[in-house]
Amino acid sequence: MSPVPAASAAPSVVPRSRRRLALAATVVATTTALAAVSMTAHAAVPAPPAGWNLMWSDDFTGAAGTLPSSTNWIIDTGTSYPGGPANWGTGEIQTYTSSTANLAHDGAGNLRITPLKDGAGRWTSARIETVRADFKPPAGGVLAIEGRIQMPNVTGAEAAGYWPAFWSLGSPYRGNYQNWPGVGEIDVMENVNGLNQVWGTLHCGVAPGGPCNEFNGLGNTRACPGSTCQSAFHTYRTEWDASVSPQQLRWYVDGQLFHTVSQSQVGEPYWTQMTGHGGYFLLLNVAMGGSFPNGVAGYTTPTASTVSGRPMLVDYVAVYRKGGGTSPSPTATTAPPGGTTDAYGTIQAEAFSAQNGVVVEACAEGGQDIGYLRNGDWARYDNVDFGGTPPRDFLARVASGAPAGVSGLVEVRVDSPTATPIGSFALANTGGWQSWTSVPGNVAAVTGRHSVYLTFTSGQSGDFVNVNWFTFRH
Ligand SMILES: [Ca+2]
Repeated sequence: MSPVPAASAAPSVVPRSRRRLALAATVVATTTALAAVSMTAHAAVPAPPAGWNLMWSDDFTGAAGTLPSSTNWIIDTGTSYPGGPANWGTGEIQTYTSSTANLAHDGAGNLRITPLKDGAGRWTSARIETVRADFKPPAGGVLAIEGRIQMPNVTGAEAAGYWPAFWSLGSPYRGNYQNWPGVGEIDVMENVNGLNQVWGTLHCGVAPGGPCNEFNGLGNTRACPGSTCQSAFHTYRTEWDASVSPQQLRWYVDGQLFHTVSQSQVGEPYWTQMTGHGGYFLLLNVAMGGSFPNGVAGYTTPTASTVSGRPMLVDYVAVYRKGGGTSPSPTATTAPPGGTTDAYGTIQAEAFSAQNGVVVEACAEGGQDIGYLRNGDWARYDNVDFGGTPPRDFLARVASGAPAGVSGLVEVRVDSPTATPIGSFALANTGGWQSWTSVPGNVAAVTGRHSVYLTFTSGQSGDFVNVNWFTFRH
């Protein structure tokens, strides 16, 4: 067990609700120049139009029955994040697994997320999120998040409780779980109960109420064009346009605009809270039950009539950028030469600039971690930018299979591996070398740009910790 609670102990946990009630929506659809509806069963990730760059994508071309790439995706399992709100904060009732029965490539270019009900009436499903958490527009440019998806092909009473979603969360949520909705949540596509509707929603500010009218969020909905959302693939896209003032968020289905939120609607300090961090990570999941499908249905879902085994199919997910002064970075967390790493974004531990005694290994949470860390080892991260306001603390994702009696300190130092630590926490066995937990540590005031060292100090000689990622928090 970790000697420190897995997450900051907030006095009251506000349940997340991605969207609780149906909107009485008026739909204003505008065809954009980017409209391109494909009716084929699967398609390659579209090449970006002139002026756009492909920042990141997954075409889900893996062999049938295989899990999605661990380089690209973290598989969320269970019924909450460690220390996060129960039932993922939404009241959804399923348990997420990493079973290929729930989550697998179909061998035809799509990822399947399949809710299943067992003989005892228990539901399982799957939820994945991108390793990268840096999706944001370049300064003065535009970001587009796009997915080509067929919702679970189920309607009517059999669909009660189905809640497929393609959405994004502000990176500071990862490892914190108590800072919603201030960090921002941009829902590209949500749907409940097999209705022929796509919902696009922004969550922001404070809850309840606030500039995004939580817990509802600022959303809109419309029917899918041409064919129903359940019977065919459609392309769902959200653009974050930082090339205009005030900035805009825009939601499209098959190129048709159906929702817009302006920076001025959100206002300050909320707009800066949801945009001033390192960016967003993307999520794909099919929940069963919870506040949103229950609110739309007017009764508790799923019901005895709800059928098992109707998958959401995801052909591809792609992130594009346009304009601005900088080109897309190749990875989430490695500072480009001469560039900086945001201290308040997720810094992957393996993205070090230099190290002593560090071993990079595959991480059970996806991606990689640094392991076999013992007294005297360190890793250096160059050009970490703390900005003008010091962090409140730091948070590290750590695991330990150290034997009884072996423990040590995870320390943060700046500019030298032998400088006095500005922060630390102690760690002993967490249940295994891949049993991950998020541990916070206080940190002394630091501003501006520095080389950050994670240093490892122990009175014993054995390995005592692995690190997946770390971040600093305001
Ligand atoms: Ca594909």
